[in-house]
Amino acid sequence: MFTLPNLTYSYDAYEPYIDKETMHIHHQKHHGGYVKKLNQALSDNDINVEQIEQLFETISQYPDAIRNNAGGHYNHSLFWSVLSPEPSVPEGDINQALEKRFGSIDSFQEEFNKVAGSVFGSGWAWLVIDHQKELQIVSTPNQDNPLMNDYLQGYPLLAIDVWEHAYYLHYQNKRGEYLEAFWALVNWKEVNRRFIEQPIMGK
Ligand code: MN3
Repeated sequence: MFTLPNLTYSYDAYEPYIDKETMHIHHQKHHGGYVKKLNQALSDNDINVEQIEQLFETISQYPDAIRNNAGGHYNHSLFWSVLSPEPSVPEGDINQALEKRFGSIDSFQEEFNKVAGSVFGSGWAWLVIDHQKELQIVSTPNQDNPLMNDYLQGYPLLAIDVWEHAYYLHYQNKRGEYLEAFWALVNWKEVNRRFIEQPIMGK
């Protein structure tokens, strides 16, 4: 059984960048719904796993209910963990790696927002470390994830949810303004930790 993780901060702590009502509905209703439906789908299909990543390794052989809800649970758990109302800047190894790869943090953010802005319909944009140990900015549709066996784009370090439910109450159709606001909330300590500890690519 998978469970909905608590947020580290209260729903209003992300204001003014993400409003309280959006955080509340997004966490309780959307993420909560994915967890509930994932548990149901696993039980219906007699599947027993400890880690979502295990499902991703063979996701293409499972019904859509498992793909969508396993992705939904992993993606949102990651998203909450890389958001923090405490201001931070890129630090440590990830800072160096981003500067090396993209020239500067500004260019990285510009490139990331370009990819996130071009997701058509619902989906996610990601910073991943790929199998050649290169940083890449990629996107996935729906609740798909870069670790899924039909993508294998790399290990996710940072993610932004660009489904309309993530921003529409406050930003309406202005996705670009939400993408700009996102950077005020990025928890760089956590992004750096994921970069250092990433389990699948080795060092
Ligand atoms: Mn969402």
